[in-house]
Amino acid sequence: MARLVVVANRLPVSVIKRKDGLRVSSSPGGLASGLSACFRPESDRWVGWPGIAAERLSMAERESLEGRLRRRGHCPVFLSQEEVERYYLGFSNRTLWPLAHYFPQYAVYDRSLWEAYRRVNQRFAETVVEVVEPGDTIWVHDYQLMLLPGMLRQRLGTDATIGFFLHIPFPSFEVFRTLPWRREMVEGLMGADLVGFHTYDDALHFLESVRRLTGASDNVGRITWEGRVVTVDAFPMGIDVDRYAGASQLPEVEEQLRRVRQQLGATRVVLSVDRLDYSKGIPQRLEAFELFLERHPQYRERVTMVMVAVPSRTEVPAYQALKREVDERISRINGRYGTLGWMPIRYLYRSLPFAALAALYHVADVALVTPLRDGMNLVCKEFVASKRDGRGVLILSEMAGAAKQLPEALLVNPHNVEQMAAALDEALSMSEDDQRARNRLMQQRLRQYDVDWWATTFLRRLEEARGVQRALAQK
Ligand code: ADQ
Repeated sequence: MARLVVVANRLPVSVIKRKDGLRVSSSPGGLASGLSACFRPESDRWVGWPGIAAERLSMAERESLEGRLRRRGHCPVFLSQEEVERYYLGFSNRTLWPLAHYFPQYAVYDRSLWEAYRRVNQRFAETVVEVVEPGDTIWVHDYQLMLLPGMLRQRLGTDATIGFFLHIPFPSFEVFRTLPWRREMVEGLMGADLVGFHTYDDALHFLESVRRLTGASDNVGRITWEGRVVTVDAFPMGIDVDRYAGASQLPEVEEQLRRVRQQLGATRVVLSVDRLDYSKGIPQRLEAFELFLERHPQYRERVTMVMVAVPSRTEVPAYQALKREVDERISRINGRYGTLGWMPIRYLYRSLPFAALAALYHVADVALVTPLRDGMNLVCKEFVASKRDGRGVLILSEMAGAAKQLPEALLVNPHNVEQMAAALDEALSMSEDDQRARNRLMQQRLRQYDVDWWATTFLRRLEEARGVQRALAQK
């Protein structure tokens, strides 16, 4: 099998600077666990930012860190604080992220951010060019690196194998066209042999943007571009099902389960878990829960919402405003409906270790996963996979990529607060037989389309796309 060079904004490590030196530990985010089946650290390479600003490292520290990372197959791209602010917090998270999630009112169009984005993509290109060998497969990930495939194609020529996967939605052309650098972005992606999305809708949106901006149209997902063929397709990302299905057997999860049960008492549990992000629809979800308590007084003191929100992009103003709004709403609901013995919402603003999260998935009667927009959403899949005995109801936003694969969930429009409140009532009164029947079907599908399927299918399609390319070159 060809050597794999993964390129992502972050390396799957966290680096902490302490008095006694640098501490490097694995930080297996979603992508690292997603690629675990096909990433071989002894031979493959991972190019990314190590997560610490270059200014915080002395020359000696930087060299020693680089040596330690290279031994794990990790090739660091060092970024200055200013680059992180402009390329990552700036163009990636204040321009591309809001556009992709249909929040154009939050999108900032600032040339200096765009230039930083281009410069940093160029820096990534240089590191990849240093690392890559003939015959390697390069797999670039996500919205922070959309110019990279084009830059690599320019440097490496038609022979290089380049795949790109976008983890967030690709918006409809009417939204995407507002981006002043829309053509450069599309052309950047067209440097790849295969451009992958979570859903067909995203792929279609991309194809339409290509057609409207460049005039190139596709033939069943294939575009001829500058003498090459670019393939576009959907690859819905899955999860490691056994990790969640087997979690309740682990002693540390059992321990957590005992604690959670003791702390929540006999109430039924509605679970809400996500990064604190405006795309996740958290205020609307809270409004729905409030309406549910108002309309169905019989559930008061009998149902608790556990809301876990992971701090995210706290330097970006829109996230700071959201944090204030969520804090206020929660205290209003708790003040209005709470009693001495019951708090309607238990709110945790932090990341949780796996055992604690797994325990919550296990305990929850209902998961309320209602993003306003989400590329895929893995939380809903993790919840369903955790339900070994088949009990538990998923309420899922139709705007999440995952909705296409999980139609047995109670699907809701996340802007429709009344519908979500009614779905909570329906979920809490659903028969166990109905719950089991729905979960069985969803679990089968999660097993079939798990994370290994995602990675291996993408890489196989990339190989096929190269085959088409080679055939074209021989003509
Ligand atoms: P995210 O927007 O981060 O991902 P999601 O897909 O739900 O959203 O992934 C979140 C991950 O973080 C899950 O694996 C979850 O277990 C974990 N997590 C959430 N809350 C946590 C907590 N409190 N403590 C610890 N872990 C927590 C982006 C896109 C998605 C897309 C993924 C993958 O926005 O649409 O599904 O990438 O492509």
